[in-house]
Amino acid sequence: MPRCDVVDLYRMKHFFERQETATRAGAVGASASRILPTHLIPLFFFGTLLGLFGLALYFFGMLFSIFRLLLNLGEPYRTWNEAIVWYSGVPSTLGLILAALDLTFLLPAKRMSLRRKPPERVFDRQVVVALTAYNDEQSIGDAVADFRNHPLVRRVIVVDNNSRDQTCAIATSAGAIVVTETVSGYGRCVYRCFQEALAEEGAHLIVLCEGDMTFRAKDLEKLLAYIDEADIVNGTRIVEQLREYSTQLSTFMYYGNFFVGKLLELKHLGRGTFTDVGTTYKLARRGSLERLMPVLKPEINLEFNAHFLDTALAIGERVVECPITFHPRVGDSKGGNVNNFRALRVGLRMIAGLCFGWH
Ligand SMILES: Nc1nc2c(ncn2[C@@H]2O[C@H](COP(=O)(O)OP(=O)(O)O)[C@@H](O)[C@H]2O)c(=O)[nH]1
Ligand SMILES: [Mg+2]
Repeated sequence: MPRCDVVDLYRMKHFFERQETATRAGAVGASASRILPTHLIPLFFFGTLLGLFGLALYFFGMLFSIFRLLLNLGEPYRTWNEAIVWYSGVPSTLGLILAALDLTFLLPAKRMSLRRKPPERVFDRQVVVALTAYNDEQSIGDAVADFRNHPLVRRVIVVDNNSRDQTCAIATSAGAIVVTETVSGYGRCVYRCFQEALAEEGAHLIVLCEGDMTFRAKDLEKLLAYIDEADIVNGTRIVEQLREYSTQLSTFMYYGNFFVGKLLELKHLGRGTFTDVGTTYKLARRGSLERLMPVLKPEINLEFNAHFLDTALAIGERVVECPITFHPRVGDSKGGNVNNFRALRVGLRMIAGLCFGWH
C-alpha cells in the first residue's frame, strides 16, 4: 500500500474515533447540524439519483417521440423532443462520474469507518420482546405464545395501539405485559415498544416484532447469531427460499423494498449491505437503542423502519442484515401491505426521507 494511503487511513481512523466519542457523549447528534466529513459525502447515492432522473427523462423523450410521430407533429415539437433525448445524457453521465469517484476515492475510507471499533461480545443472550399490535385479535394470542415459549425470551410486551377489538384481553391472557399507546400510528407504536422494553431492568437485548404471525420466534437464533458483530441485527425478507409461497409481500413490494434497500446502502456506502427496508423484526443492543431514541421521530408512520435504519447508520451504529422467514399474515392487514398502491406511496415517502430528511 502506498504510504499516503496508510497516513490517510490512519488520520481517518482517528477522525472516526473522535467523532464517535463526541456522538456518544451527546455532543454531536444525528441532527442536520452534524457536519458531514467530505469523505462521507454520498456521491454514489447522488449519482444514482441523477442517473435515474436522466433515464426517466430519456424514456419520457422516447414516449414523446412516439406521440409526435403518431400525431405527425412538426416544429417546435421535433426540436424539443431532440433536446429532451440529448440532454437526458447530461444527468446520466454526471451520475456515472459521481459513482465512479465515490467507488475510487471515498469507498476505502467509508469502509474503514465501519471497522473503527468492533462491538463487544454479548454474553447474556436473553431477550425482551416487544410486539406491535393494532386490532390484531386473530393473531396476537398465538404470537405471544410463540415468543413466550422460546427459551431465550425473558418477557413479552405487547404495545396495543388503541385497538377496538379484543387484542388487549387476548394478549394479557396469553401472558404478555400489555400497554396501550393512545397516539395512533405505526411509528408511535414502535417507539413505545422501545421505551417499554428499555424500561425493563436487565434488558440487554431487545427484540422488536409484530403480533401478526408474519415473523416467528424460531428466527431469534438467526438474529442472535450476528449480534456479536452488530449493534442492531435487522431482518430481511429477501431470501426466496425463506418466504412462504403466498404472503403479503407482492412481487412489486419485494422488488420495491430491495430497490429502496439499495438506495439506503448507497447512501451509507461501505457501512452495510441492505436488501429490505420494511421489516419490523429486529434485534438491538440496549446501548444502541439508548443512543437512537433521542434522534428517532415517532411521528413518522409506515415508513418508520426505513427512518430507523437510516438514522441508525447516520449516527454510526453497526447494522447487520439477517435473512428471516416470512409467513402469511393472520388477520387483516392495516399497514403498507394493504395493496400495491399504498406500498408505492410508502416507498416514495421512504425515498423522499432518504433524500431530503425525515419530516
Ligand atoms: N398500520 C398500522 N399498524 C399499526 C398501527 N399501530 C400498530 N400497528 C401494528 O404495526 C404493524 C404494522 O405492520 P405492517 O406489516 O406494515 O402492516 P400489517 O400488514 O397490518 O401487518 C402491525 O403489527 C400492526 O398491528 C397503526 O396505527 N397503523
Ligand atoms: Mg405486518
